[in-house]
Amino acid sequence: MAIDVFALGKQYSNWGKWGADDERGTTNYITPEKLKQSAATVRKGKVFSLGIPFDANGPQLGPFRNNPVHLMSLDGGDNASWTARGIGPLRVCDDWVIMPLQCATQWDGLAHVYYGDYLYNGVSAATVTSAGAEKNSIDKQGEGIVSRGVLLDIARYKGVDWLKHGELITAADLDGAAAKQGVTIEPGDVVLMRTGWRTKYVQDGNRNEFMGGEPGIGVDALPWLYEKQIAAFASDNWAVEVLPGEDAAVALPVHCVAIRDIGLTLGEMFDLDALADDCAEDGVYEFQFMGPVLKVTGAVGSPINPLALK
Ligand code: UVW
Repeated sequence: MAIDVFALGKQYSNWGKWGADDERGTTNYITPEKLKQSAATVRKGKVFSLGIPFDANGPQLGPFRNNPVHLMSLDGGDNASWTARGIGPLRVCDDWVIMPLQCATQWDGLAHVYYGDYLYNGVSAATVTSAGAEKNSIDKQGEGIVSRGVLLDIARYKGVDWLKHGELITAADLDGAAAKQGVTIEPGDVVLMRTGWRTKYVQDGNRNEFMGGEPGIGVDALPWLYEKQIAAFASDNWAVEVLPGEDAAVALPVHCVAIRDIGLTLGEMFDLDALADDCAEDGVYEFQFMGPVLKVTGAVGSPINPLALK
């Protein structure tokens, strides 16, 4: 299939919708009413951490992206020598983490991907320099991302533990899963799509297979992402979209149009298994979703530990 991201981008564009200076895109769909509605979905007092551990066992293969490196800058050994400093009983442990912001559970911000020299809302690509992104950076999402969350468990919908490498999830699948689960997608929702790809990685620990391709959505889902007016879309795989892609000559077309034209923040490598089990048990697929970004000035993405509150 030949994919023309320029044509798709024109068709599914939110440029100008929230003003010429907007840098937040679809998170603008989260209104005060929406926020209140999301709080009302917390009924049984249960919280799910949707972040994968930030440690050396992550899925990254390097050298482009590595797993987090955690270092202690003050530990018990240092503290022993502090005894001589005469500061009383206080002891301190400090640490550092060195990691790509895109190596584990993360948001892809609106300056993460572009094409044709322009970022979301017509911002020149020249505004992204070694100093960071001047516009559309992830810190501009500092008040979010909190809203009603909806899980679409595509793996359960299809009756499998996980979908296969290269398996396409269509807009009809997204609608089919929602209908089967008895949930409707509403404007301002954060939609979480479970493919089972993370489940597979947890079971077999095979980084090469996890990173070497994945089940995911394709360009057929772009109108769905656009017309549903969702605030953000996240998945348990590493790139949201199907890999290998539908056109070998066009890398990551969903990223291109979703981020640059729709202005949609994408979430990747979410751990959705415990939440999915709970939703299957009680039949409730809506919850309050909380995924605040780290306000790293000028960053194009953010590591997160998103929460689902039921
Ligand atoms: C790219 O960085 C291109 O992909 P991802 O957002 O999936 O990490």
